[in-house]
Amino acid sequence: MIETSEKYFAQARQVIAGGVNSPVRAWQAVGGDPLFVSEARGSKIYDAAGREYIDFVLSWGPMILGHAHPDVIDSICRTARKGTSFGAPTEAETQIAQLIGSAIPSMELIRMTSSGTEATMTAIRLARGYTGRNMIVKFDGCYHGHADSLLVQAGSGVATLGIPGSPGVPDCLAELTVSLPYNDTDTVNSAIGRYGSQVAAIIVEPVAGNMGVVGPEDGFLATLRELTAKHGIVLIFDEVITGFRFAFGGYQDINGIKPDLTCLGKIIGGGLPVGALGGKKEIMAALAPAGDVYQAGTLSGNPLAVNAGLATLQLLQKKAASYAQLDLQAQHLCREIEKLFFAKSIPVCINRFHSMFTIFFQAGPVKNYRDAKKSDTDLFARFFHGMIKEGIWLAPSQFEAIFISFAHTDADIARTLEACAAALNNL
Ligand code: KE4
Repeated sequence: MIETSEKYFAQARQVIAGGVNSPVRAWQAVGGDPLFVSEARGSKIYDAAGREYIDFVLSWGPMILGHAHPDVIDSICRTARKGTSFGAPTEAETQIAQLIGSAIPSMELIRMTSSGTEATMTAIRLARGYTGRNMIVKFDGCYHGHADSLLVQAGSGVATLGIPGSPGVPDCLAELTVSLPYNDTDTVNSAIGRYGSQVAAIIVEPVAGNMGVVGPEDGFLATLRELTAKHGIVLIFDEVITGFRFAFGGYQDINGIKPDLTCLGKIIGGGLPVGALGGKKEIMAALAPAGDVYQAGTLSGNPLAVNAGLATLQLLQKKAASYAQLDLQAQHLCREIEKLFFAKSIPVCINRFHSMFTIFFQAGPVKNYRDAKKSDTDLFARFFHGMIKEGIWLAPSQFEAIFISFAHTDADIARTLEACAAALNNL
């Protein structure tokens, strides 16, 4: 089982940078060689040797219906037989834009892209073009894809100019981004007081999933909304993870705070390459070809991704009332996991938001990235491998989210709890 993946990884490293096409898949945060996958169906995923696991990564969020949902696969197959890409508009793109706009009314106009990164990269360029300003405000621990201006970490002092989060990001560009502590309204107030008239956009994950799951404290998002409205700053909600994850719409449709622009990805593509940005008409109208802010993409709005996304969203629309069931399943799982860790006197802080959660290996609370980084990542790594051994596939990093799908059964949850007990006994 493991040998097969080891062999595949050794071969991959000969021809693929780092052996993977996205860094987190290399399991560097947990050690050991990554498992290669052969297929997945429903809540299950199978490694290269055919061993079955209950999957809680769900391709980092998209597979909320479970893997290989027959209606989604049928839609992809029917579409593929009519051709896979035309580089010309199709009616289906209008249909998915209409459906997304009906679910998330703040997205008055939409532009499809092929990834979440393209969506957020375009959103900040659009905000800069629309306002004529250059500065961006983001939050420590929030990840918005790998566009240069967003691969920036907090400067030496709070609310100081950003420093590159990666080699290759020029200092002069990083300095245009300020990264602030998440949930810290005082610091946001002072930063906007200091830079307000230079700031084009504040971009935020309304529920953070990339430092592990960290929800917004009361008043945090409302403060961002007030400050951006007051200073003519574009408020961007990065809902690449949260879009259609908690309800048939965005988190914004639950908490009532409407951004100026929203970025989506993952779920709206049903597992195919996708992203989207959308928002106020007067801002989106600045995008080429109607406006002058340039953005383009050979495969943007691609028939396969759009029809896989349409099939997914249409199924989710029918299940709109069932999201509560997903939440109850996640609530039960988290409550029982907490009991298992408590019985072993291992401190954990489980942050859950509807059907996504993170088990932080610390007593908590975890309200921002500084808190999250206090976690015992070595113990997390040992737990991760213990759960893999028990047939449970978790995200290979303490700072990611665990997702539940509509395909996860009560038996899957019960099996996961048995596995957790066994993994803790061997920790
Ligand atoms: P993509 O370019 O990966 O489609 O989307 C970037 C992105 C934007 N915004 C948020 C809130 C995101 O979470 C992401 C991507 N998420 C990561 C994992 N949390 C994708 C996994 C990976 O990088 O391999």
